[in-house]
Amino acid sequence: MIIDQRVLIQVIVLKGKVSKAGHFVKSFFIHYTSLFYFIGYSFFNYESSKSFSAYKSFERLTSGSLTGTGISGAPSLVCYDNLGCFNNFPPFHNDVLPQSPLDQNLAYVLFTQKNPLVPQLLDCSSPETIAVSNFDNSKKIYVIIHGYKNTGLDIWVRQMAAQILTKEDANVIAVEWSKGASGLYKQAAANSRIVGASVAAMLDKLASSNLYTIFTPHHIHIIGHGVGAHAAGFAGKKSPWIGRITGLDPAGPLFEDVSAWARLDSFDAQIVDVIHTDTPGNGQIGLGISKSIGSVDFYPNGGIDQPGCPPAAYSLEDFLLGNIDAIACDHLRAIDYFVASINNCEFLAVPCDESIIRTAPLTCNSCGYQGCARMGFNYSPTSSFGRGSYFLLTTPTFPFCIA
Ligand SMILES: [Ca+2]
Repeated sequence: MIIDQRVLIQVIVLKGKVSKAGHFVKSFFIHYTSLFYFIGYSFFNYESSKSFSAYKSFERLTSGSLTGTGISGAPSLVCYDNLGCFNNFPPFHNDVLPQSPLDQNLAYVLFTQKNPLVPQLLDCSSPETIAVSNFDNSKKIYVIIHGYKNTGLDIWVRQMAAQILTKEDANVIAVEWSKGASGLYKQAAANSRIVGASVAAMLDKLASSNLYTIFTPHHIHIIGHGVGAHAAGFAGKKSPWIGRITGLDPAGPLFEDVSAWARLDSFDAQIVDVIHTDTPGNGQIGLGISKSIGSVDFYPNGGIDQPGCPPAAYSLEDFLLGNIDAIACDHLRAIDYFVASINNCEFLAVPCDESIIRTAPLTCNSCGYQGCARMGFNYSPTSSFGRGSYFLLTTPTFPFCIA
């Protein structure tokens, strides 16, 4: 299952000048882990580096009225041009600060019906870059944000983009931050704040450009998995342009007990729909968040374990140290359900109280006055009903829906 690197990416040369390609130094490397095909790429763009390299100390920004270090003397706040400043005070649990976009290799790639398989690298710092791409401002924008230990060019990202483009003529932008998501979990959790802020800046850049004047929130749907779901939330807290966020098993560790400001929340977009597939329970920890945090929260099969996935046997310590392998089956199944929901399954779910879903889910069997709702891509964000918690059963294998 090795991706042909010759077609891995199509670089947009700024202003159409081949000579400008010298500003990019690309390197591709492929790592194989027991579960993930870890595909990363890095590039260096001179213009981007100028805007993102301005790491400023807190002292310089505050004229000495406050200190920029914590009790231990370690830095407690960082600021990045165009993105703002980030501290690690409560409600943020992280004892590390988020890394810069450059240090995370943060980048965006575009899939459209004209290029459903070969993504185009977008440099949103220059409208000219967008203009020479296949980006079409008259069509909807889907943004896909991967999570911990994943990449923006993972197989599932490409499959999701392909399924969306099979259904709809749209812009699908995949966020690549694999370097920021590859270290210790707590660093990736902190980095998700920068990813979200950068996505918001990208959308603002598109919206503020004279080339793209018809932006409305209905145009934009962000889909994030794991830690990437919280990155989508951080984007929503900063941008007015986001109509819908889908959180695919939003990460639980370091996010479960924090306030809404420090995680994905129902107020981060007009509609926030969440699919929970690996919440703690049955004597195991889970990689997903338990609480209902969206406008609507789906708990397939109860949201703890998924049919077809082996029992997970791992420790929280292993997870926090980045020792992830096949343990993530339940966690990744949220992605599988969403991909299947685009063109293959209706995934009709019944409303049910969250506590009943946890204790006696099979008693949830009536659409009732609240009405049933479709889980996944085809959830109707314009419905005035269909909010709250929902339960449904799936099968163990693709396309997972019960006939
Ligand atoms: Ca589980």
